[in-house]
Amino acid sequence: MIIKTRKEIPSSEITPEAVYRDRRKFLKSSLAVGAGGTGLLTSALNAQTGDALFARAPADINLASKPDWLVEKAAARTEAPASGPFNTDEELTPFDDVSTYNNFYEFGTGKDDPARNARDFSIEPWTVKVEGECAKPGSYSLEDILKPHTFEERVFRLRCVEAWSMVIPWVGFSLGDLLKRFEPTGDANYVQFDTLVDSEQMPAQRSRFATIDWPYQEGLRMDEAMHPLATIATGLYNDILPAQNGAPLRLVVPWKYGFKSIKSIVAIRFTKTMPNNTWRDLQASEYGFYANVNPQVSHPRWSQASERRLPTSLFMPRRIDTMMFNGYADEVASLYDGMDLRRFY
Ligand SMILES: Nc1nc2c(c(=O)[nH]1)N[C@H]1C(S)=C(S)[C@@H](COP(=O)(O)O)O[C@H]1N2
Ligand SMILES: [Mo]
Repeated sequence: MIIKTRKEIPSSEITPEAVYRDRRKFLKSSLAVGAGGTGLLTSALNAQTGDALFARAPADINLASKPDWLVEKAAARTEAPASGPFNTDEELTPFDDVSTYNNFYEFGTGKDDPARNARDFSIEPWTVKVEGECAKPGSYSLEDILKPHTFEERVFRLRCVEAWSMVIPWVGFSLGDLLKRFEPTGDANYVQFDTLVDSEQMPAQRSRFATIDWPYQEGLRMDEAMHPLATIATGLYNDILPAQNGAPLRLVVPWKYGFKSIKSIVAIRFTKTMPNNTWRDLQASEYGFYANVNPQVSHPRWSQASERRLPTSLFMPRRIDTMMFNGYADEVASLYDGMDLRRFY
């Protein structure tokens, strides 16, 4: 095998995670120098690698077009503290797996359908409607929604209810910081989210065989939504979100099964009573509202005690134990004090 030096690799072959690793190394080395010396070193390194770091073709991430301001915001992200729940030393799932093994039923039910069918997905323009129990309802542009927030890199485990998992470096910020801006009233006990309905762009929404009653919906109790770990993700690895991962903004609730992490959000609704969520609507005996990751409570058709950590193969099954609240128990267990988690699954 010929090992190419960096110079010989055409930029189209530089994978997002190679670029990502370079940036991490770069950030670490510039930090290590200490306050006095960073300026010089930073500019020297920037001159060397800066252009290659963030330049990627739109096709790489499956979108019709990418808003420049959003790309810049993703590139300018800060890093979450290395220790604590916003980071992990676990090996990252490669970009190729994160962006080709997806659940996004609007684009088809096969794991590779979203990457294929979302290729020309358009996020310009994008509007989010804010409704219900709050002082500032209205129609907000994507810029209105995202501009005031500083983006941070947060590395979380994502555990699907189907018993596979990934480790993903997201770009985003705490959902609670967004929700506060709409001034929820005292009657806002829950918040619900809708995904886009657009059958022109989302082929499964025009299928006669679709079982889901679109839009895909999810919800959280207000105290869950205000927990700092509940994240609005706007990107992953070095860039904005690929369409198949829920561009331009999606939820990431790391202590809950993946189906709670609703993609491509167009509505946020504050409600008094527990709102609908799609998988509970489809099969309430198997999927609940809370959907906290819990190795002790089996799905009616399979155990939740362990999971496949992607990427896996016949020779590398990578089966690991599932952790209570997906490993975030120290942070979130108190939200459920006194609740019977077998009953409220
Ligand atoms: N709108 C919408 N959001 C969705 C889904 C979906 O089908 N439609 N699938 C969910 C499920 S089951 C999982 S596991 C995660 C997968 O996220 P990923 O493809 O970015 O890994 O998205 C969740 N969000
Ligand atoms: Mo899932």
